[in-house]
Amino acid sequence: MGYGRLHDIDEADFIVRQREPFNAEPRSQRLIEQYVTPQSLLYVRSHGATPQLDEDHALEVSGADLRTATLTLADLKASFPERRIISAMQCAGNRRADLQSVRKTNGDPWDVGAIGNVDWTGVSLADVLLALGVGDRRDGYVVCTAADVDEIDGETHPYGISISLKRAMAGDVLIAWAIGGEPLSPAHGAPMRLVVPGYAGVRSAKWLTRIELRDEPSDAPIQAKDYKLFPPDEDGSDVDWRTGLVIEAMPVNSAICDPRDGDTLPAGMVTIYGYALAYGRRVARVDLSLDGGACWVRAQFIDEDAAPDAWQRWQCTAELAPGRHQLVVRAIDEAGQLQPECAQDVWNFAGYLSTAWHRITVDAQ
Ligand SMILES: Nc1nc2c(c(=O)[nH]1)N[C@H]1C(S)=C(S)[C@@H](COP(=O)(O)O)O[C@H]1N2
Ligand SMILES: [Mo]
Repeated sequence: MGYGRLHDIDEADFIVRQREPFNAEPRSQRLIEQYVTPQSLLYVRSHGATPQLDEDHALEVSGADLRTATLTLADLKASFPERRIISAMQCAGNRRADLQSVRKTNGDPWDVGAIGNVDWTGVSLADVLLALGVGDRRDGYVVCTAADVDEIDGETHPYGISISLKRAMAGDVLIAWAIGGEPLSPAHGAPMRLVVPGYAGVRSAKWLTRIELRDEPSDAPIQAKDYKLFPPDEDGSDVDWRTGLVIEAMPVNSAICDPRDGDTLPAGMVTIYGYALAYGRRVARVDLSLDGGACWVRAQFIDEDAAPDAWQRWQCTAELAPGRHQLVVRAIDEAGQLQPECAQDVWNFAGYLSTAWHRITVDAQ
């Protein structure tokens, strides 16, 4: 275990939020250059030191009436059909900086880059569970334990999360070993990790060591306490963790990636770029305002036929007169659901699900 140089990235492309444990997001102009995010531009969010696991590290699958199996990467590749899925992984804390400008929250001040649109290769968790005898059972939980040991609330615990067995059996949940066809780097979970499309990044457990079928969710602090949504009147000092909403499916969100807040641009025609996503529901429309939200124009999608849980990049060309401008973006999903207007309405002490209209200020000269 160590912090070392396990994150195989060019730091010039990143904003490092924390060194130990390593947490970094790509600069948003680089992130938005391509539809599929390469591993070298994917944010890193780790709660503890990066474990160094060998390629022959084995995953144990057990619980309930399942036959117990010990599976290496080679076993998975040999026994199950390979699946490849493009899906956006987003940290529940993405865009937290906007909530922190309302009031202090826990956690790192992520800007818009704690997200990536990832091309995953792996096997379907459903195929593995079916092969081990899960049969028609759909109640209960798939509880995952990872090799990293993290400090939460002053106590150290192995990283653990759970998802419902029903979600696990949908077919798109992967035990993945590659990003963009490249083996996972140590920072991204080598040799194998879970991928839960459409769910907050926290459920996509890296460095998998154990998968168990149980009647109850994981009692690890990451699942039981962290990554829960509380109302704005709760300050986190005396909270009953059981009452929080477990963050799983992610709400509609969008952000401006280029230009960035505080940039100075030449006055005249400019093109503004960003992403929007609503997961299974898809984005119906992206609106952009150049005047703080008084008037709106429609942005064009760059990625017209994006995969169901992928992001869609958008662009908008407009004229900026000399002076200071507040640019605002908001997305609307297929169900007509619009992002909330104000960050104070969605403020929560842990700083999750920051989805208010994204605003940046630029100067045109
Ligand atoms: N074992 C383990 N899995 C983990 C984490 C972790 O700290 N340990 N962080 C989670 C969180 S909060 C996110 S957002 C994603 C980030 O994945 P990445 O670092 O590959 O981008 O991994 C998730 N899986
Ligand atoms: Mo996260």
